Amino acid sequence: MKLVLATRNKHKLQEIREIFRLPGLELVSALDFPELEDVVEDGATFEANAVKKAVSLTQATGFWSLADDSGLEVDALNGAPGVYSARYAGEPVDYAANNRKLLRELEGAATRRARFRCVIALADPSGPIRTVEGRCEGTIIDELRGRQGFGYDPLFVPEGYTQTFAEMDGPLKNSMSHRGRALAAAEKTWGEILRMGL
Ligand code: ITT
Repeated sequence: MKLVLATRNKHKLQEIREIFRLPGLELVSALDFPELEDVVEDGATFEANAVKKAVSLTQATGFWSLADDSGLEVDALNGAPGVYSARYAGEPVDYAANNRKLLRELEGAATRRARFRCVIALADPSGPIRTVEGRCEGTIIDELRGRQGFGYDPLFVPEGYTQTFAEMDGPLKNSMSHRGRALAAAEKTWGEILRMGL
């Protein structure tokens, strides 16, 4: 049974493949359909963007599709970068520039509290769309630490830990991350459908 992951982000794909292992489910991705155009992510919420990406890929391929829309919300910045996390410092996507901008914006901030959010949408070629969400609370530190992961990982220390996500190995990050939690909810909520119904 084939499920198309509606992302071209190789880091996300790696994490999703590590976390989401259901017997009998063959995971392919948007990278396997190079002829398809990128979806314009113009939704105001993670949910709207996740649904748009999943529906668009299902309509184009005829397969069930699973999309991840995610990002970082920083309290002192009123929730920014939020849905603009990937392109916070402009186009093209540049993680190092995003991290530099975040550190600049947070100079002198009274709180460095933040959270990662991940909305997963599952689209069914016959119509219904479902979504689940995972969150991970934490703090933005004031220097980059660690080389693993991607995006804002070198600046994010999850609650209850002293290491950044970029200092953790994949299984440890996945055990508490927004993506790990969203995919655990996806498996709990849709496992039966995905095992039986595709
Ligand atoms: P797709 O739309 O193709 O899935 P994308 O990278 O554009 O890829 P998003 O629009 O969901 O995906 O943006 C996600 C951004 O949020 C990502 O580029 C990072 O900057 C940040 N982000 C999300 N999850 C993260 C994680 O686990 N660690 C660090 N940064 C993360």
